[in-house]
Amino acid sequence: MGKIYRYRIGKPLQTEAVVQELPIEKGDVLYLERVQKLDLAKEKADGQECLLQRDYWRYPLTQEDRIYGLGENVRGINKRGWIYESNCTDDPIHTETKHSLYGAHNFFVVDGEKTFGLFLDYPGKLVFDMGYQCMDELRIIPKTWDLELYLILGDDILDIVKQFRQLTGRSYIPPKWAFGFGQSRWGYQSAEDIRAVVKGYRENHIPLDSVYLDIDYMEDFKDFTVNEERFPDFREFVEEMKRERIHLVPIIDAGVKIEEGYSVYEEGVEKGYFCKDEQGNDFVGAVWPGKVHFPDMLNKKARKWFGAKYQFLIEQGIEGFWNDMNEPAIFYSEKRLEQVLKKLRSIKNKNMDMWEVFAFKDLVAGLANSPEDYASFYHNINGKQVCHDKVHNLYGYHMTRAAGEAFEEIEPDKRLLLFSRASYIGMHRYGGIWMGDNQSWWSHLLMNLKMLPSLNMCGFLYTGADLGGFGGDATEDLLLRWLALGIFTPLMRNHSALGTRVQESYQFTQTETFQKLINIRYGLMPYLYSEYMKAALRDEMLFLPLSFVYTEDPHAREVEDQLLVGESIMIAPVYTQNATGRYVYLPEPMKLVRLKGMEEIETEVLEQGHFYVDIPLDEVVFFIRPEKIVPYCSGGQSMEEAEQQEIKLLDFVTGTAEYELYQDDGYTKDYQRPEHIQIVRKQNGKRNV
Ligand code: MIG
Repeated sequence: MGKIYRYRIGKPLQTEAVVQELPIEKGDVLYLERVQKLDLAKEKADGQECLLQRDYWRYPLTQEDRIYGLGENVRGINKRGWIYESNCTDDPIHTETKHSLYGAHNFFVVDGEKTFGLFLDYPGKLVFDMGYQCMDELRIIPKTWDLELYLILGDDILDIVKQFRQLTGRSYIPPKWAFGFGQSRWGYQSAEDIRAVVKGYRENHIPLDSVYLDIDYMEDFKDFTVNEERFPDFREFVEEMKRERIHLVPIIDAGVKIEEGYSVYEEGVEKGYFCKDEQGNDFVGAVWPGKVHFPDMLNKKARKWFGAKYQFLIEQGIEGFWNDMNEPAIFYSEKRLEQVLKKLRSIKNKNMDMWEVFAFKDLVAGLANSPEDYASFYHNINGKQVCHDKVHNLYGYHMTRAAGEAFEEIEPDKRLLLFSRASYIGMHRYGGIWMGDNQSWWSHLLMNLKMLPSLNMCGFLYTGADLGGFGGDATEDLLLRWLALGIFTPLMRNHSALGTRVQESYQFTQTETFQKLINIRYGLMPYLYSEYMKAALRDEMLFLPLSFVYTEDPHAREVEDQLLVGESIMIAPVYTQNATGRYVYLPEPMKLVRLKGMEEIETEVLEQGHFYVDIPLDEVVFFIRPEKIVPYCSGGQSMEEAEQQEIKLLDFVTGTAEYELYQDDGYTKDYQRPEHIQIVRKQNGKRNV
């Protein structure tokens, strides 16, 4: 039997992460021991500011304890053995040495001698030491002791996750076209550039449903404007694209450009909707447009005001958005830039020693996203001034909430696409996230895979990474392998940074292979969409680590490079360069499905055990679990086209099996009931191959 214990410590700020109002427990927190004094002499702070704190919660780890969760972060599916920090950060170098990425997802499950979930509802900096200082100790170190803590007990991990998800509310459901393939690149400048992308896809018969508009569609990077020279008659252009079955998805940045005559700026100033500095003036930071103010997304009225602005683009036919730079990222603040310039001037003609050289370099590098800046501006939360650093992790959440709540009013019956870079738990009700500025590295393909179940645990179902990698130069094989994973992720988007090698699918030599692989996504849509809908509507996960299902299998428990996708499929993507296949562990007999395209499917039954499986660059391989069904179709150039295809079944059924298929219009919120498909086979207990 499950139970959620809710504890309140100090005077927590309301984050609105949870949707259920539970009674507050009186006694001490179960399982956790509050340690009042950290012996600083013995333990090095190691650059972790919060480790200098006096007290922390402690949980002794046994050898078999595993830790899962923490949403968007570096390292393994099993999070044990590293120190993580909840601190939404715009850091484009996602290496193992980092402690946080763009999201703050304070939920994890300890699985072992005791199995329980913990959610720390705390919007400030929070350190999770998962056996870093001490290999056999878990420590939780909040910056201040004002927080709510939820301890969740249940039958198993899946039950605990489900309870957590019910506590925090149903996950966002995008329109169906948003499951189609999307092309993006920072650097598309004009309608002509976008037309060329669409042409590249359509001429090569590579399916495509959306093209993303990065910052250059705007007029001087001003939110809710369109550059009229480069996008003349935007409304008509949006329609033209729709006729091609392409949805345009513009980016919205958090910072609002300071410019006389720009209505969003002027209104925000007049109504007092921007974050303030210590003196009560509108705080000035700099991002893409140069100097900006940050809308106070935590102020209800400001949020409503900002959200309503999306209408400007919706009116012109836009049906989807991505919210960026909402950690919020700050290149520099006016005030600190002054200080730094002053220091730099004082160095002039000086013979710097080594330490001074280092300090000199840090001066400029440290201008961006500085904790000092975050500590120097304020929100107005229900009339109370709250310093930004206390609620830092809520900013992206509430920006996306602003849009989500506005959409409810502007288009109450329609699903709009919405995803964000920064996030906090609770935001999953309003939109998805993409995994931010990864690199064209093979290791990031694997990291993408590992992050999926952790994100799902935290409610983020609509997610995916920049396929091919954002920074750095992609190679053709990296992109192909990454697409083979991306076929299964709800957000399937190729995106790359300005100045990197072009990586649209048609830019490489094997265009037919791209066509085949991306079409497989469309071919598997009947299954993938159904599984997404079930996961969202039932508060379940779409991507599962093997250890969540094959709980008694010691091999399955340690698998970090295979996942279950929904109820029927296991995937084992290739993530090393020049590999022609890989080792796969089957925790039970499964049917291997080899897709050489949607019309050429080979299958083979394998017993439980370890196998080397050949996986050429131009094939997609997955595995069907016993007594399971996978509905599919032949694909199409767009979601709409694929929708019209006849549904066929792949299966590994020997007796009787049933599958719940979701089919709806994909645009309205009328989610319908699933249709039940049944396969009945009598084969004297033998599996039909
Ligand atoms: O500082 O808009 O993560 O996807 O292409 C870079 C330009 C700002 C960061 C986003 C990335 C986007 C880029 N943005």
